[in-house]
Amino acid sequence: MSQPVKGSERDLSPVARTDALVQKIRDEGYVIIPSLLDGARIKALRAALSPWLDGTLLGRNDFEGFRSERVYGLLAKHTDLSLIVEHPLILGILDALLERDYLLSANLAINSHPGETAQRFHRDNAGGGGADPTALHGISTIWNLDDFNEDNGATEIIPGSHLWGHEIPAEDTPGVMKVIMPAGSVIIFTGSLFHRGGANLSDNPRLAITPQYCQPWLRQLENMPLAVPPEKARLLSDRVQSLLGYSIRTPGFMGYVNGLHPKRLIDPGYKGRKASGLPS
Ligand SMILES: O=C(O)CCC(=O)C(=O)O
Repeated sequence: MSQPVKGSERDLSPVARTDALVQKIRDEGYVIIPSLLDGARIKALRAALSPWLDGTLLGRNDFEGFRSERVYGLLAKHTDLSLIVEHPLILGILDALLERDYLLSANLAINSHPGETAQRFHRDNAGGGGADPTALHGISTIWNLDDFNEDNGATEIIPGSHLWGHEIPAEDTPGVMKVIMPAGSVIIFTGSLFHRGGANLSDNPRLAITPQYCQPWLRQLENMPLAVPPEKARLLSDRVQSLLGYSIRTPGFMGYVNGLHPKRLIDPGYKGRKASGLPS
């Protein structure tokens, strides 16, 4: 059974609430926030995705899932899909866990259809490599637009596994937890937490969106400024543009384009001098 945030944590002040959520992520590798989106927002997200969910974008291997639709490059497809990427509660948690100027690493929809099999256990950190598998390279979120239940392929996690070594857990590892949560909820977990998409044994598809964030010095999983080029990024908020990579990591000047701040590609008059240290 999933362990959502306790009711009393909802009554804390915003700062104390964020602190409590961050502490749970540090201790157990994840936290679930139930029902963060209301019905209207769920509907808007579903509507934004619906043109892409026509059965053509099916997974191309067992990991993506042959019976799952996977829609990438979401922020080039509909601006409403940025709603969850820059949700203030999530950004507050990320601000506490990741280094300044962190980035959006991946952002895709996964619509798991009946008959989909379970994925292998994996960590989203894996691309970062490195000797310490518990190093905090990123934070992943999964927002469900359908209820996640016992049968329909809810994400499965292994609480505490963010502190484990390199070995991949066996299929039948004890302690696996199904992330059961009502539509409009979110699970937030470290890139080192072992997890997988579950098997969809139900008669219905199960839709989710997974924005994933990484440290500002790590290569993004999806090449975001190419996936969301300036003419599309222009339609998004300043914060989302920065998350996509139209930003400079300070210190270090990481991310410049032709020696200039990348926001100049969106707004030629952008003055980023003070913030980035780059000549404008
Ligand atoms: O669909 C899910 O529940 C998880 C998917 C996942 O972890 C992935 O594809 O990396």
